Amino acid sequence: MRSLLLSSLCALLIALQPVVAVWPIPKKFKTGNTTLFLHQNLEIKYNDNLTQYTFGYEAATFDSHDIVRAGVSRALSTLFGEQFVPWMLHKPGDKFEPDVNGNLKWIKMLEITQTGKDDSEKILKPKAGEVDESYNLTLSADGEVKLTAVSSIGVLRGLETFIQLFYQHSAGTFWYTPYAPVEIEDEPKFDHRGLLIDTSRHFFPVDHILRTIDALAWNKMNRLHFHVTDSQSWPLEIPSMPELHKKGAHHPAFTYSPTDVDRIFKYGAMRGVQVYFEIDMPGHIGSVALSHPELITAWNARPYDAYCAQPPCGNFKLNSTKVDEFVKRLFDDLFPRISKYTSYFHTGGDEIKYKAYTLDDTVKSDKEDVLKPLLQKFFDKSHKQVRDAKLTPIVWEESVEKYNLALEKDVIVQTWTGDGKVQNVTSKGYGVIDSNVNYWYLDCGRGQWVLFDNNEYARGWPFNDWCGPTKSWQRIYSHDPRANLTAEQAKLVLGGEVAAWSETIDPLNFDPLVWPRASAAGEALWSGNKLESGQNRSQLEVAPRLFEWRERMVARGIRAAPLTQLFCTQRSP
Ligand code: CP6
Repeated sequence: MRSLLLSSLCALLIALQPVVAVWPIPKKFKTGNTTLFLHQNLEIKYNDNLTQYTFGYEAATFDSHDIVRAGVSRALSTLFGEQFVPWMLHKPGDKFEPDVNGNLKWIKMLEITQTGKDDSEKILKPKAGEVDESYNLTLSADGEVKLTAVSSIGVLRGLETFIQLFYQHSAGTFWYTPYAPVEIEDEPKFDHRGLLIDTSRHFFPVDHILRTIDALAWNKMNRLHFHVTDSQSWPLEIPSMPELHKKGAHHPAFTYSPTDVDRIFKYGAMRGVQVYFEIDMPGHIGSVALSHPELITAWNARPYDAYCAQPPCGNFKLNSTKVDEFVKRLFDDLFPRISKYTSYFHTGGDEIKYKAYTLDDTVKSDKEDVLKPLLQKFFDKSHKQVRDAKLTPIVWEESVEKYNLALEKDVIVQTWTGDGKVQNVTSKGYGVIDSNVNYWYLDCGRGQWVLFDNNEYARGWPFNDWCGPTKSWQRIYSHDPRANLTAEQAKLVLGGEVAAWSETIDPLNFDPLVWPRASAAGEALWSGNKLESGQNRSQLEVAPRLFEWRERMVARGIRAAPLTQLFCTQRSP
């Protein structure tokens, strides 16, 4: 009897709550039950007179109008298909005339108003809080749509929500929403909502990265952390040092040229997804030994686990002017090309094993009192160059947590080794990006097997089972980077990133490992994983929306994994 009661209660709750499949869920969201139809021949009005300014980059110039108009074009193409070209269909002065069926209620106009003036210095590369991503969206019962936002990026966020209100009609050529009238007010909880990709362990072609940026933007995620190099390969072309990729890439075709880099960074900026590079130093840099062996200590040293976190080992020598010169040349080449599209540069600093420096002829010690001042100098020098290029340094947690370096307070610290670390780092006064390994590492549970002739794998592998098993979307969703913080500490949490470390990920299995689990973190970061009251969001509300969001991502070309059996999405229990 009791279980009958309970199960009918579940069914009742599900039945009472229509699945309004918007992901992530807006802050304020009121819906009705009038059905409105949307046709390709929709009038679009732009009230963005305030916002005109022009970016001028070499031959190409673009402005806020371009960001918004390209966004409208993408949004409607997503609904209507790639053949949809609004500027061919809509000439100024055209009147909307529904010609399909007089009995249906049609949406007449999409009116877009941008109320603020975009800051040309910040709109493409905002630091946390520098761009207003909020928007209001109303859809009246008689078919007027009004989208209002302060910035062009806010308009993009609102357009994405707008198209998620619609379903394709079985007749094929038109779309409808059963939810009118709609009133939405929306803004993000966290300013930094990202994904880490790793192109050193496996290479990912440019097109793969661009489609991943699209998927991030659909999820209202706004950062792509591009961990581009590591000890396993160097795919990044540095024109003044071509030997780096020629010797360091996995394959001559597996490189990112300056044109590729420009394309990726600009593609992100136009979609409100800021891309930033990490060149992880002074550990995780072994692939430089392939072209510059004199700069690297402990290259491929054995047993690897004494000298580094995973093979092959390789650290920058810590007391070498040649290393200083190398880093300067590298940054002088790279920074001028990326700083127009990004505000950040990640200098790494994780997983250094002191023993590597017993093999360093410029150091010959593993003593902390010898190494700490050298590490401090290394970071001070590289961060000075980062700042000189008007970029903000980001580092991994260990630099301030484990090596106790004194870094300036403009440095952002990315925490990862687990619970309590956000408290520690914020209480030291640093801004934090949280990638807690216990929740947000998407690669966890994917054991790797590296075979050595002496069975050395038994000492450390399979490596990523360390943080296994694979995390469920519910576990990922349950993480709040601001949990258990004082109000003052909480202010320093800029947001978080899910990480797709790619030892066992390549373009073939990337989509199903990343999506829709990254979407779970996306909603936790945009909407918060709790209600205003502080209560957790109900799985009965969240799960059906996420199931449907997965189907939508699949329809848009992302091979997102299923989250439940079909039975559960089609019938009530
Ligand atoms: N590579 C680099 C990695 C990891 C880190 N840095 C990593 C460590 C532990 C796990 C997963 C990934 N593969 N450069 C740590 C930030 Cl479980």
